[in-house]
Amino acid sequence: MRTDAAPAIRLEDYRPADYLIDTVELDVRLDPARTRVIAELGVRPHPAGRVGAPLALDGDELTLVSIALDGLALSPNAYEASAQGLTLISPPERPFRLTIETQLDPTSNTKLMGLYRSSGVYCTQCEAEGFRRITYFLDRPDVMSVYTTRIEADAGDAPVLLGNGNPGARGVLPNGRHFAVWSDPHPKPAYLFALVGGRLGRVGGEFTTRSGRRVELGVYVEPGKEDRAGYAMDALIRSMRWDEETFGCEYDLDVFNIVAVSDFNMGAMENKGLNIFNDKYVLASSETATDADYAAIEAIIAHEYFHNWTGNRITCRDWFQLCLKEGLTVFRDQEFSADQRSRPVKRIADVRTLRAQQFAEDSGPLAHPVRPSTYREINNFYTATVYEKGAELIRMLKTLVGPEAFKAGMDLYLNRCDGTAATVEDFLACFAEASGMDLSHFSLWYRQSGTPSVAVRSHYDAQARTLRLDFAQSTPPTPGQPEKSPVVIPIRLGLVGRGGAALALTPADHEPLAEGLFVLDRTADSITFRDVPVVPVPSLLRGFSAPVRLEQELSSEDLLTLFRHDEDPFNRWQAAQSYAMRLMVRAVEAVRSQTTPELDPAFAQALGELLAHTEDHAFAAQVMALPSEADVARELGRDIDPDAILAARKTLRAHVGSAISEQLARTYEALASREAYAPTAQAAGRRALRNAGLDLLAAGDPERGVPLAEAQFATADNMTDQIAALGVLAQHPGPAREAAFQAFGERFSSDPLVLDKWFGLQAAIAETGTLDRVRGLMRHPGFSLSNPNRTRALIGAFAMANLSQFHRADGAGYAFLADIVLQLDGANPQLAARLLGAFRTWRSLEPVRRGGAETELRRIASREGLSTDVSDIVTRSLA
Ligand code: B3K
Ligand code: ZN
Repeated sequence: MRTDAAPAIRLEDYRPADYLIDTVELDVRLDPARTRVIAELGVRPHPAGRVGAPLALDGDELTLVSIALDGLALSPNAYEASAQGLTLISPPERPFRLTIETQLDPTSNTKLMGLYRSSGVYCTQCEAEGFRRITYFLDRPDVMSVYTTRIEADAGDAPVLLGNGNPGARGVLPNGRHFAVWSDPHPKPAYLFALVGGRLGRVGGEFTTRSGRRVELGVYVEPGKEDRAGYAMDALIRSMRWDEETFGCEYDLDVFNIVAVSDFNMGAMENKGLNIFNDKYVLASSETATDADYAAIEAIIAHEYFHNWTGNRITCRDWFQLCLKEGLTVFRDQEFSADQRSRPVKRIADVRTLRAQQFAEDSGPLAHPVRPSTYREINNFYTATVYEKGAELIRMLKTLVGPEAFKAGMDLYLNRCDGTAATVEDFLACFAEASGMDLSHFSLWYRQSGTPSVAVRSHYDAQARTLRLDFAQSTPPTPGQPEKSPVVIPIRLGLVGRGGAALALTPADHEPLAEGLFVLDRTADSITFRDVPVVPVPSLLRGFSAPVRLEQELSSEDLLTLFRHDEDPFNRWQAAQSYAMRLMVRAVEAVRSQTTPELDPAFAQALGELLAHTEDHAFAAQVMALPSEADVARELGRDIDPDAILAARKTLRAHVGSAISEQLARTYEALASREAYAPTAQAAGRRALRNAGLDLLAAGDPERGVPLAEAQFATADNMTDQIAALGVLAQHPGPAREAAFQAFGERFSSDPLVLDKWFGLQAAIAETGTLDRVRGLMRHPGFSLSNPNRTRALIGAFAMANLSQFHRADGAGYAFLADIVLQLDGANPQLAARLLGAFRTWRSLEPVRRGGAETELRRIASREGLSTDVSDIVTRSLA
């Protein structure tokens, strides 16, 4: 194992910088291989810094051309420069101007951090530490500066030149070059810097803020794809209005631009006034994008826009505070989508993601607190824990203080911390003040990792007509945290009578429970209700009021009562999932003991009833999507045999699908659309239910379902229905499937984002031939390991969405992924480290697979010269 790992950075070591940089004037002369950057920095000693300290600027793979202080070239013994940093040994103890010239090669920047070219377009990515790849700088979020950027480029190569802030002078230069100046009056950390230069098509729009500022909006895309940018523009305008109405947040510049690029390491980036997006989250048309794509575009456009206040105007003091902007902004985008679409369905979808991503992370070797206290590579902390669990903490905070105090706390935060680089403590102090509550115990959620379990037992006393609920919480140990303390868990609850009536909540010894909220803040606690006339079914954790695992003993009948009658839609869905999960676990046991699973007709019948009566199609579609293989693996927790899970799930789906095949076929018929495609929530819900039903029908009655899928594939007038049909066919081997894949691949051969869906579906086929198929697809002309979207679509889908094949018992899936990680690491370490995350659950596998995974992790770990990104993940995975 390597020992030369990057040093750990610790929250407790934080101290302010010794210098501040108030102004940055950049002159960027774009050139494919020799870009010149002249940075003029207005520097002054930090009042709280060490007097006379050296000025140590960060750098990463930089080439210094020249350096001057107050206009005079610095003598070589006044500084030390390397590719990784520049130190002024004894800078003046007064404000001064530092002029630094660097030279960059954007074309060979394959890490996609700093300044790079994507399909010929110059663009930047600076979060978290990319600005230091452009010029030497105090690249830390608590150093905030006012930026002016002059961008110069060949006018033919880059007719469009965009920067942060408002546009200023522009002009034509000799030799076919031109320039544009952008100035951003709002002080910002370097990670929010951006520029773009390229040949781009534009879709324009405008928005007038509530105080009357007219904002010019632009969405820039690859020329010829302008007709796919309309939905992004629409989502942007809705986001701007919603943020004013809901949080009182108004936009603060004269322009707001979004640029879509095709090579991007993540979803998008909230650079001030110039958001840069992965084109996957901008481009949409009915023929190329699915309903899920539209929903993701809406959510991500909103997310990045919302960062303008929660992230940009109020930024983070240091990277440990990442959740301060990310958790809060995810919460805000979730609320936006809930308001634009169906609130319960959005909640169900979010909880599905939370459990699939964050719970999985929290129970394995990469578990970390929402606010980590140490890191080696910050890029590895843009995780489901920081984002999704971070958002859950905000949701719990709102539940605990109540909506009014939450609003007052947000107003206070947005006012008080505006223009600052803040901490989680600053944030919580606003809510403590607004609510009058002591939030110190609540703040443990930020420091303690792991998913708490809440076990509940209910005791009904028929004579006394009382119901006592005993709660006990515990959190399993996680890396670095062997001992856990109880956290504050808001539990929304209700009691449901056997016939479905909601029963009154009259606590015997507590104050009445406001809004049915019980707060469990110690290891064990109880609550007793009086005047309970019948044995009720407790409906607990309504709306998933806390990110915990609930262990509640409910009979199948109890689950059906909740499924049919609970007034809380989340718990109606949860009851169906719990029921299905119970059947799946039993089926896995049967597979492993080579017995026949007992099939339970009541569950299928309940689904059939739902189909016959539901008006909420999107909700019903969520119910029909039974727990995934990964969900079952998580439920089992250890000794996981993915083949047994696959077999069990197939059996169960076949059983349910065949038991209700009549209703499924009727639903399929009834929900056929006679209208033109529209990406509305309602129409999407219809399609979702129709396609979920088709999938189940094909599982239960292939002779009926598969031909329907073939017909739908051939005639669909929109990508949602077409890809859904192909997804059904993908599970049924044979010539029809291969013909469909062939036709689709040919039809969309020049549309990379659509081809990604095609790669992904094939990579997810749960058959032994899939690894070879994936290898073959890597040679497809549309595939390229240097494009993150392609790599995630094919390799990522194989490793993360194909439980049985990635975890093949012979270890071939692991060896394949390890080879790719090693191959990618030099070119794009962030992408390599992300893929490596597929091993995060390796310790919970059965022994043979566990051994196979460990062998490959050790092989990666032993490689010389690994990036910090990959070595950090592999070291923690093996620890
Ligand atoms: N803030 C960016 C993520 C940056 C990731 C850097 N490795 C996108 C977002 O969360 O809005
Ligand atoms: Zn974000």
